[in-house]
Amino acid sequence: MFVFTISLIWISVCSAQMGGRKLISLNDQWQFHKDKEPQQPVIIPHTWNAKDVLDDQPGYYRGLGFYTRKLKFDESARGKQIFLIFNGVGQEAEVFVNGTLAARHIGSYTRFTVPITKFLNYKNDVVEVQVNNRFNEDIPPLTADFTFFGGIYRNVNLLIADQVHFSQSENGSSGIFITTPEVSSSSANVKVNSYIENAGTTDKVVQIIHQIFDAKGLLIATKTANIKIIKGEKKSVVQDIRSIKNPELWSTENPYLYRIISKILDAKTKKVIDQVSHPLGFRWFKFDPNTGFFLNGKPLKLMGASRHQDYEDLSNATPDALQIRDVELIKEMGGNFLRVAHYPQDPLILETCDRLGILASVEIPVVNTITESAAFTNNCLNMEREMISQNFNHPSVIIWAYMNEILLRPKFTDDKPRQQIYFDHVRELAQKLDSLTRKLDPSRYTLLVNHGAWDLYNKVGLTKIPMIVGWNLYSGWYSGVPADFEKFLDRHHKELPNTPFLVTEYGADADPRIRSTDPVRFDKSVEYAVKFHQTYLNAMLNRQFVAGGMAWNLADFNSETREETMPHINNKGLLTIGRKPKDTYFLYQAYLLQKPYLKITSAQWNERTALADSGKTTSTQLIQVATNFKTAELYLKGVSLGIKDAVDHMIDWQVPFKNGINKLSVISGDQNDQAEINFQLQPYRFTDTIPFQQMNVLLGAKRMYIDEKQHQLWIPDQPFRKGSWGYVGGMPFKGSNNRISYGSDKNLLGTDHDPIYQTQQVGIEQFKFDVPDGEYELVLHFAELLGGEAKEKLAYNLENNTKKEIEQRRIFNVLINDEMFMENVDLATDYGYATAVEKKTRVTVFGKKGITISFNNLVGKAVLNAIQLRKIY
Ligand code: GCB
Repeated sequence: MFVFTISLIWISVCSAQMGGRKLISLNDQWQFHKDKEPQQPVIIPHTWNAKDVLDDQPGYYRGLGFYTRKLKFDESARGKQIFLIFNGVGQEAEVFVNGTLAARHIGSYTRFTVPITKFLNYKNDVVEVQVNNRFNEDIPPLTADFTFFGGIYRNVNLLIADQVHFSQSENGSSGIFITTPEVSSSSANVKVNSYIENAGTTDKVVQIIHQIFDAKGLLIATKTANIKIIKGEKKSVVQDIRSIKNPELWSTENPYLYRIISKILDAKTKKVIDQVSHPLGFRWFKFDPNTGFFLNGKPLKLMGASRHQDYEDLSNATPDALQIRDVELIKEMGGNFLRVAHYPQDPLILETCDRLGILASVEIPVVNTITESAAFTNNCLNMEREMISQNFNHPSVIIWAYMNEILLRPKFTDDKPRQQIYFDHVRELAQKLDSLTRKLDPSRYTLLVNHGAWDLYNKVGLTKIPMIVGWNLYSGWYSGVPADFEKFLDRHHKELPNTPFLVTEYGADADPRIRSTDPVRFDKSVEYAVKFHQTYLNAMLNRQFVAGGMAWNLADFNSETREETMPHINNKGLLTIGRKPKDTYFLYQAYLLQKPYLKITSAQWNERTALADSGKTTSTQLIQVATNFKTAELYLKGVSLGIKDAVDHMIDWQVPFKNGINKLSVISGDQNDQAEINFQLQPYRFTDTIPFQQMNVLLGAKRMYIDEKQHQLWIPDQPFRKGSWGYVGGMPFKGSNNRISYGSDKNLLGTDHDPIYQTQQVGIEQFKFDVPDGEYELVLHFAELLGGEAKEKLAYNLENNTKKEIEQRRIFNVLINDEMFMENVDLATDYGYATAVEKKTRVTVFGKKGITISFNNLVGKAVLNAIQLRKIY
């Protein structure tokens, strides 16, 4: 309470600058409780799902949450109009003031403004917000590859305005709508449509003034109108500001912003009674099906990424500074476009796009499937209306979108006639949303985003409705090979020659802990993702008709139902969920930045291990450099490893690493970059001079796994070699789901190191180490990967051909040097399905016998997932 009183003093001091209105954040001093739980103090932004979306229990709390807060007003608030502004509440909200329902709002992703004046007593006012993020079949999104967090997760504001003010009842907008009907480099016209409201009890004559200032603060144009506004009336006032000479244009390179300050003045006293300010950018643009996109008459390939709004450990309750940082990261990547997906985001995002020169599309969260109800349709239309009204004045926005992959989860798959009716409903909804969008904002393009099912979207008619078609394409990830991508692009150009299109999504998972020298689809290695993005970037940049492409996704994001190597996280980000760049982000910089660029991308893979090359005291491994130079030279400890040509903005070197720190530097032109790689050399044979300390081996895998927290480096297995180590017998585990060509995609319980357990050698007979005599610690890792509860079929399995998993009973004994170590191991029964099992022991090796771990099958085939050996002395 105390803090709030102080705040009000502060705002009254500043009120003169704010032109009659006072706006103050109301994020502090809330009390929160879930249904039947005790209250706790919280600060907005807040979500109740930050923890449960990451735990091993499937699902997360989707239900009611209650927020309460006291309000205290000083005398100056009396006689004013008072509003609460909620920027984002997931997903149904009911706002009570002193126990009376003041407003209801549906949808997590748009702002709503609640007039509360008539409920106040100015003594002991209390606001309570009942929030619900339950599944509601009438509210999109219904299903999607992201998490539907609950809570008041964006800033809350209090607005105190005069009785006469710019309307607060225009779908959460500022009540002011600015367009630039004519723009050229020599002249521009501006049209301002402002809604004025008189909530007072007397009629008023007021002056509406719009002043345009340039970036230096120079007033360059003014428009004034005197109007009479009757008590209780709301009215729209349209004012044209014509012939602004030689406007400085807004572009991605020079995002020049003017400012429009709109004021309401008392016509008699000339006192400012309300004031709002907006950015103003002069630009024009067009999409052409043959020649792509043009900004201010110049061709511009739109390149960038999509963004989700959540952040590491915070979920969607992301603070302001981190929202702004994301747009900066797109700019620093060389991007010029942000697909605000799959829902409108924090107002700071588009504000930052305006300022930095990032073009944007915004969409409502109608994803995967619809409900054929009037309520669902109305909610979609209302979200579209709110999105457009609230973001109307941003020069960065050029596209409004309204559906994403809506035929991914078609209903009635077993009843074709009924399915046809469903498809008709989808098309009708798309048509309604498209028509509404064109009506509300004829100055921008409409976009409908499809997945790669070409025939289906054309058959249902969804490619004919929007002004631009978006395609989300994943050849080489969910199916096919990366090279299929360009065939798809050419097909669109040939078969829909009059429809411009964007590649609205493409991407491959890259778990930054997984590396590979032999990358394959679904190994989740950073290296596979690099190759994938190179193929896609080349195909888009080489085709003029492709207006642009948006990588999926700027950063890793939470998707509670996903399992895979990092459960609950979609790893397709160019950045990690904590916004650390992956190699792919550097690749984009090399492709897109105009300034010279040279970066040892694999510098971040700086803790490495591998076997020495046969007969050598070095181990040869890959180093990659991303660059926009044609060639570069790499040095190891000052010795040149040669000048090499860049291929698709990458240069590969095979570097002979020594044990310990290896200093690398790369030089090209006036640029250079350095890296230090700490290499743990493993002996090729245990009799070699390289001392053996420890090794961690993944069975059935060709990838490497880095456990940064415990400084453990895991390497792939090898068949047993005399004098060395390896497995005898068996085959790598293959998932029954075609999507998983690499190990299992299950969430392994009881571990954060899922990749250690997701691959295995099935039917293994022995694992042998020809180690010298000594004391060793041996750790065996197991998990039953088959059977158990069938998990929900992932929506993104585009081929949708998950086969039923055949459970295989297995019971086996494990012996170490012929001594029984584990008898009658029945992983499923003893430990549970998909559960990490770790068994550690010490082994005394003498008589030059080494270590032999033998697996004896009693029922089915024995498995081993991973093994660790450490020399004690
Ligand atoms: C898509 C969806 C997006 C998913 C993405 C993926 O096509 O539009 O929501 O996250 O694929 O990673 O599978």
